[in-house]
Amino acid sequence: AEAYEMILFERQGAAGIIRLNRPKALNALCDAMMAELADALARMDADPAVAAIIVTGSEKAFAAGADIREMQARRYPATYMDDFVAPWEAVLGVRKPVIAAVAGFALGGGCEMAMMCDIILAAESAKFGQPEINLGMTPGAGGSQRLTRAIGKAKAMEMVLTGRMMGAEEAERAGLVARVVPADALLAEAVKMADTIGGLSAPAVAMAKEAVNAAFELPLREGVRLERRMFLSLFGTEGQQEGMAAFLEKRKPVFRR
Ligand code: CO8
Repeated sequence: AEAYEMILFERQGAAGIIRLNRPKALNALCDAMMAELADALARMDADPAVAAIIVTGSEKAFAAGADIREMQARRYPATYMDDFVAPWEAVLGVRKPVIAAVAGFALGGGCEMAMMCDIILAAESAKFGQPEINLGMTPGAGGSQRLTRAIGKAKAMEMVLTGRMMGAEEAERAGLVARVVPADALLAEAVKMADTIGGLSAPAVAMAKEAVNAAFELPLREGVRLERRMFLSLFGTEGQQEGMAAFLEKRKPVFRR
């Protein structure tokens, strides 16, 4: 773990915390950082002590986008042949819940990275935007799709076409973030969320994440079918027995991890 140069990696309670750590470049997401992030995500996904993963940045920036210095020299069709965006999608393969704890700038690829996570928790200082248009580009890691699904065409189109940033309050109203918290409470709130998840039945958590994510991929009928199969299969878990018994016995459930 200590071999990483651009991220910090620690555990707190049931949370595996990954901190993007290139402060001088406002956590611009370069290839080396994305490789480290993918590695850390896979390790935490495999670590039985981790119930949920938190991806966070600094007070000033979650991430100010893909590294423009690195991208500047790229040319087509080499870009197509190496598809340097593909490693960014590592976070989509994580089975445990991933919480983006966002303070400061979440721009371009930084906003896209946050939207690939399962839950966005925002500090009051958070600023979201897709400013690629100012570089003669469009979003390239899902921004045009995920932002539109999250906040609707009206605001997404304005943001993608003009590069306007959205503050935390507006982002919450628009449905981009789950909750806004004071900046100094951001990490503690994210850890609390991870600990809450850590106290639940792991198969139920994994299936709940898969079911909600399926809502973005499947037609309603198929999504409901998937949910039904998951719901019915959870009757085969210890978690269901413990959760229902505890309710009826008026005690707190104790789920084994
Ligand atoms: N890439 C590289 N360096 C960056 C980036 C970036 N995205 N953002 C900031 N930096 C660097 C600056 O160059 C500066 O470095 P230096 O001190 O060496 O000059 C340092 O970080 C501090 O930045 P500023 O001096 O600009 O700080 P300010 O507080 O004045 O401004 C801003 C902060 C508004 C965030 C400003 O830095 C900015 O506009 N940054 C660029 C934002 C942007 O355009 N992001 C989108 C990038 S494109 C993208 O993300 C496409 C993703 C598609 C998927 C890609 C897959 C690989």
